[in-house]
Amino acid sequence: MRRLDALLWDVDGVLAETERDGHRVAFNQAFEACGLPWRWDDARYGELLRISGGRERLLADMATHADAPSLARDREALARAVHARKNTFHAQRIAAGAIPLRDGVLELMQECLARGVRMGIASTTSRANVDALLHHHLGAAWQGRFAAIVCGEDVQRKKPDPEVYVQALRRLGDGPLRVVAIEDSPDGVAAARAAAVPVLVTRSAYFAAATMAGAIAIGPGLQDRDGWRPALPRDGRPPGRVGLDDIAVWVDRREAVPRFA
Ligand code: XBP
Repeated sequence: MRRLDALLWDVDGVLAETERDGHRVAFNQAFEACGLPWRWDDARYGELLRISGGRERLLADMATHADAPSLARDREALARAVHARKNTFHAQRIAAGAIPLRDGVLELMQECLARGVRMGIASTTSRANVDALLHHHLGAAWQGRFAAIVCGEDVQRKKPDPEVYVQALRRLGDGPLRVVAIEDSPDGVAAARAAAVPVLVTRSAYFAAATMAGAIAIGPGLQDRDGWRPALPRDGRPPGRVGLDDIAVWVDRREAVPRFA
């Protein structure tokens, strides 16, 4: 088994359940603060997550509201204002401890650091949201732990476009890299694959049953080696979290087995 050179993290849904515990709630707080009658329940937010980018999501929803501004220019301005408020509320929720990291995330990050596997962030969420989450959980020097950080402001096109991954690979440097991504959404999987990055999926709240065409492995989360497809060998080991050696096994196998949907 060859070791990995780098691991690229998606943020929303992978590092934490930020969509469920953060963004949706914060959008509703922002609607209220802006005097707007709109509210998104879980079902509606789940539908809207097909659109990458919080501001873009809001604009798409506005198109369904008769009480939204009629001029595109005014809608854009309102979306910018509400989105900025949303990000502030989201950061406040993180600072208040409302959004824990998912189980197994910190342990895998620590293993990467201990074993010299470089890490990157490949997210099309706003940089402020990534900063708020990782500052809270990893400390003020969090950026020093990542060799590449690519966020929504850095790209022209959000996922499923591969740009975020192409940029992350570029920042990791020249030469062939044995790299893997961790995603939770169909758009994220599509983006990684289009950049030729093998991708595994940790299921998240909003994409629990979504089809993930082309992932090299799909499972419930990093905290548990059980419940993954392809299954991980037990090798007489007690149950435990998914580690770098497990991920390397999936990367090795990817040419040998059909990809999972
Ligand atoms: C996640 C997104 C983001 C977040 C909200 O992208 O689509 O829009 O839902 O963040 P990724 P913003 O899958 O790359 O993590 O409001 O900052 O867009």
